[in-house]
Amino acid sequence: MLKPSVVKELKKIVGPDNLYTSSEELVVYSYDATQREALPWAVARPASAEEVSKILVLANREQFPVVPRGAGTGMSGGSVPVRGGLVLSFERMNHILEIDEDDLIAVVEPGVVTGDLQREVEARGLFYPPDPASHLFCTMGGNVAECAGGLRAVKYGVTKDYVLGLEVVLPTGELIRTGARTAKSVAGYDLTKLMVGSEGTLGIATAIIVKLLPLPESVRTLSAFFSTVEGAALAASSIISNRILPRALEFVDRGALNAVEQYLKQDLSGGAAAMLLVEVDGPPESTARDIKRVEELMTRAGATRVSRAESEPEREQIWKARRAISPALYTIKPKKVNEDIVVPRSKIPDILRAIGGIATRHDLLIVNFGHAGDGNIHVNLMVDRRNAEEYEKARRLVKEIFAATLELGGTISGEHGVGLTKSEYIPMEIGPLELDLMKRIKAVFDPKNLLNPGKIFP
Ligand code: 2HG
Ligand code: ZN
Repeated sequence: MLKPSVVKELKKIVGPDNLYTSSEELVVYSYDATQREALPWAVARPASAEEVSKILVLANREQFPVVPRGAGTGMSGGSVPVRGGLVLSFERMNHILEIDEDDLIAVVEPGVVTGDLQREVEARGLFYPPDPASHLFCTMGGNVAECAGGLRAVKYGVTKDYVLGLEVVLPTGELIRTGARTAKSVAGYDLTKLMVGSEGTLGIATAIIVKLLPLPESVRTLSAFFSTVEGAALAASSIISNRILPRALEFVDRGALNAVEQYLKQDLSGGAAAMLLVEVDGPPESTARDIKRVEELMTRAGATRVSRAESEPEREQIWKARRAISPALYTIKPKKVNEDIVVPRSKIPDILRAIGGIATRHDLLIVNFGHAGDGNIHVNLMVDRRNAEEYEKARRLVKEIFAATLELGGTISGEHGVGLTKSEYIPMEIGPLELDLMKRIKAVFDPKNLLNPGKIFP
């Protein structure tokens, strides 16, 4: 609990209207997309880096935990205040500070919704490629904290590939600036890269400088349907091995199709076992050639149907359906234990086979979809938490799936982060020396362990 005198000081920093303490208000900030919950002691909505800094100075003096939060769309519990304390919500720091069309950069506050930045830059013929499925809700601060990936990572990379520099409030309250506004900088250690993906454990980004690209001139999209998962997985590999780099290459299995078709009340697949979504971009002559080649490759790989999006509304409809998979899965079961494993692209057929075997052997519904082009599969173990046996089984199977992933040379998290949900498994991938080094880095930044405590490390 926060002492009344601390609440008073916090109110002075952010203004009385921006400090919440009633249980109705606290509940709103107690969970994220993992459905894990813990009530904070209070919620502050700062409006500037200076206010964030003052709050951290106070937290140091009074020793209370601080948990930064964007839109709460995280999938590993990073913004859940498991040790209580103060949630810092960035909903008021939601301004695009600058779009520089000559230097191709944008500077944003952490509460800017990613989709809003995309829209603003696209209106100027520019492009911010990182594209998490939740782009209409998630915020840039959360994207930086988790190093969000998304649908276009196969060609354009992930958040860390676009962050040039940061303004960060350290857990001590000190304000630092990392990186530069330039295309290159090798002056000193790369603190920007260290911060991106540190899951709110090292500092709080209060301004973010990102790199922009020219908006691709044209985009072409197709969906291809397969009668086996294996067929779809092999077809996905054939695109890359034929030297085509699409900007999106997504895989969706039957379970995920069922869920989304029910959710949107729309038949997308005609009962196919799996679907691939492929999108290419570039000058019109190159996208026309590439989409034709992809179409041929899909047919050659045994697609039962290949369908091109012929108009922008048709294209939007395809992506709307893809982005709706995650929420749609809740129509099958009340809880999904969802993972974001990555294997080398060529090993996708192997990992899907291994997961299929685990699901059959243990009689549990496992739905798979995701960014096939990145080797990143969202493995969703569908459970009802009220059935303790089923939930326990799912947790055991996660371990088996991680073991199979690591065996194939993969990683247990490609884009959702470790947070609370994967911290117990992190030693499966990261050795004791490396883990100890990470803990020591955390201790240098945050000697009193105030910032996002209880996350990442087992
Ligand atoms: C996506 O790609 C998200 O849609 C969510 O990363 C994945 O719910 C999931 O498993
Ligand atoms: Zn994803």
